[in-house]
Amino acid sequence: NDKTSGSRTIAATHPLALAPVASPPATVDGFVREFLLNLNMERGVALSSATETDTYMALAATVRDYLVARWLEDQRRQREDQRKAVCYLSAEYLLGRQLDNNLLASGLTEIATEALAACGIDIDTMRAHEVEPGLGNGGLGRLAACFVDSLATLSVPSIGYGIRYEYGIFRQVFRGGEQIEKPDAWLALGSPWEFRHPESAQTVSFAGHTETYDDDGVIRSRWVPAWSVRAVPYNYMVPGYQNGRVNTLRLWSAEATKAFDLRTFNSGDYVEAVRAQTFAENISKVLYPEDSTPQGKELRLQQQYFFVAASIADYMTKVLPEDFDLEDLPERVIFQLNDTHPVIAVPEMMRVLVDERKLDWDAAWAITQKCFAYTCHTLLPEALEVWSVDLLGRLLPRHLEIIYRINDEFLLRVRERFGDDEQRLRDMSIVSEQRAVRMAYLATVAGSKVNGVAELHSQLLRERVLHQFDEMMPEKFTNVTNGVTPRRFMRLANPDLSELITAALGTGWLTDLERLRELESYAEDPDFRAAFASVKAANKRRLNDVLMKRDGFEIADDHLLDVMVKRLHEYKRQTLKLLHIVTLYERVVSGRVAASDLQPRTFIFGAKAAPGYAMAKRVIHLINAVGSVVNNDPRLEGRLKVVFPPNYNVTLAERVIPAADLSEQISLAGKEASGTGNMKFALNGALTIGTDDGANVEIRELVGDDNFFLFGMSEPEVEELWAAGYRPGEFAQADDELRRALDLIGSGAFSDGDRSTFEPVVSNLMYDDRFMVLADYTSYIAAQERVDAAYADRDAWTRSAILNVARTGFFSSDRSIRDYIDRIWHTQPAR
Ligand code: 9GP
Repeated sequence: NDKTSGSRTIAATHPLALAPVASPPATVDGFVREFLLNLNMERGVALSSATETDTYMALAATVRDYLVARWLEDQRRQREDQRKAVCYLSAEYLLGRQLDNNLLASGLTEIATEALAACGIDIDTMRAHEVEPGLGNGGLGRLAACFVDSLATLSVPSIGYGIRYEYGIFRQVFRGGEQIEKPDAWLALGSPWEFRHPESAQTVSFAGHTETYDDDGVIRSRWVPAWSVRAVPYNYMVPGYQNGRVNTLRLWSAEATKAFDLRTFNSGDYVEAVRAQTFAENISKVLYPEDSTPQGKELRLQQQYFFVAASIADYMTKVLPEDFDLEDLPERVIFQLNDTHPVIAVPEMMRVLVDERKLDWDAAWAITQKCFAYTCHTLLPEALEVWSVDLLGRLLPRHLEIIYRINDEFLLRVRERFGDDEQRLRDMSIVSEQRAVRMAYLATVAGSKVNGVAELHSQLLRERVLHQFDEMMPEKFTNVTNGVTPRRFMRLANPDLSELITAALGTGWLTDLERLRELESYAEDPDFRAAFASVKAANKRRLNDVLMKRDGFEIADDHLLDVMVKRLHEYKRQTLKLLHIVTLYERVVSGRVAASDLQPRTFIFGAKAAPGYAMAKRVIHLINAVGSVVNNDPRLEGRLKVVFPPNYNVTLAERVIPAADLSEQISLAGKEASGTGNMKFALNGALTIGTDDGANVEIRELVGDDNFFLFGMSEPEVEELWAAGYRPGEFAQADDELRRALDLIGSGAFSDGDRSTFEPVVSNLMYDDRFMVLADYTSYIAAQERVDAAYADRDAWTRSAILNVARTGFFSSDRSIRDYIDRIWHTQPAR
């Protein structure tokens, strides 16, 4: 309870009011007391009558109580410290469950376990009770969640801004093997981890028109919006790992403004008044379930503007001191744009500086350029967002004017530099000839830096997607290879492996992951290998328990666990994995191979398809169809099994990844920007079968060719084949087994004889095959045979698995954040 808050001074005199707020005692007794207080006072129930929800809520509130003191202290420190801060702008945060992470970060796991047990409560039941907030689609959202964890762990002054979607990524169920989407009502029982602050709401406006006016002799522009909504912040604590730091994640929720409501209400149209409220709330109602595909929907642009406008206003009016000299803004803050979703922040910042704070254009532009940096997460041209001039003009007319001016001035610079090269001017224009605003170009022009998310991706960005920008401003481009938080994906997900590592290396490796290198010598120790293998076996049993309970799937102990979990997208090539399974099946049923000669394998899939992505949904259906045939055909003698638990999410990932033997990272080279699942698997001792794509390239370089199953064309080979004219049918002709597998699918063998069900998948591969599945098939099957041979020597396999763990410490998100600090942000950790 400090005396000052920004420019406010509190006139408190009581010593308690002046002392920093104290955490409850970190003892079992202290925990029990706090827990019961929360249960009685907050939930209004006695322990004897408490439901599971009551105890979970009280437990979460208790953990929160322990974190709050540090959080308030950090907020005070950040205010006083005046160090440069990072504002991470991301439309997605795929957080996963919070309870265990917050217990771990605050060092309370053991105390809480004991305290709950003393109250007759099993902590695992509490863990299972939590509904994970799925406020993201896949890798991009999960990366943002790993980054906020690392920012807090590295004590970087920072705040994450995003959207509090009322419904997160849909809940997937299967009906007849097909994906059905159900709403994800994650807030149904309330969210104990958030603090709502309606008094700190911001107003966000839309539509209307612009006008000029005379401001004491200066002609200025202003925006006269037509309607607005209230952006209400919900604060989440983001604790660093056992370092006493707690950062903030601020997620915005849309509500109707009073003015908006009242006007309609007064006109007597009550129905319309309710409609208005619903309309406003729609903005943060639901996460767009798209990944690597742009959704050109007006509501999506509204969401994007909604959260960045609220975040910038919040930063400028609530975080910055009132008298702050805006010329110094670049020394104070950097806004990191997580993909193109928040790029509308650039013209918004210009609008705030020029129209509201009355800076002249050039000064405002100089500040803006230094205050933003842009991370690109894709290479698929169709995934780079564009907004039509018409839509932008309608929804954000002032921003469109600003974008035009930014573009005009930029094209002047292009002309100065390259002369009247009209083609180049057309190519580089932020506004395309199709009257669309290319958000990646806007971000590149505005940002101080542009980074890709793996070495290969950054290189391809410079050489292909943004080539002409790289020619003009090479100093802007850099790479930061993605990373994952070892706290969640090793310590929490794989406690046994963590214990084994700690027994070998001592503590400290969780925040200094390169220390895993020291495990290299342990790979030569038979006892360590045996211990490592038994951890893997235990993880498989744990997964078996989870899947049995969840979906009734059984995982046999002696099977190689072959895992492909990620969003369903053609470029990721789940169909290639399927062709492998169908090939093995076909070998046995045609009698060419005896079932007893197969290496027993269980294939685990996890994947959601965007609801509007018909081909992806059909592939999901096909995986389930192949599964039900393969799993029930006695000729296989149980040696192959396909397991596809629905609704793959962070919670399930935490169970599947530690159990895996083989990690499938099989995208077409040049299509997966980075991947982060690939890192999680390697860090948990799975070997990768993969193409030279995304971060696979760096994984392979680090673990060595002997410990990685490489296959497929390289990116230049892919380009070459395209240029020569790719005809997938020729590859089917050239490989007998490939043809048989395709024929089997096409024959209706997996659809009760109905040829039409999966015909679109087969003909797509035969006649289109944009992602060259057939071209890489032969090489993939050969690599899988190398996998079987390697797995036959289990001890050598374990050695390789240990080396994977030992050599992939580089992929900690702590290292990624350090790279952002060195290459982009130039911030200092807090004292
Ligand atoms: O597809 C990329 C994935 O490769 C990467 O690991 C992740 C995080 O950088 O971002 C994904 N991109 C998107 O979801 C949309 O651009």
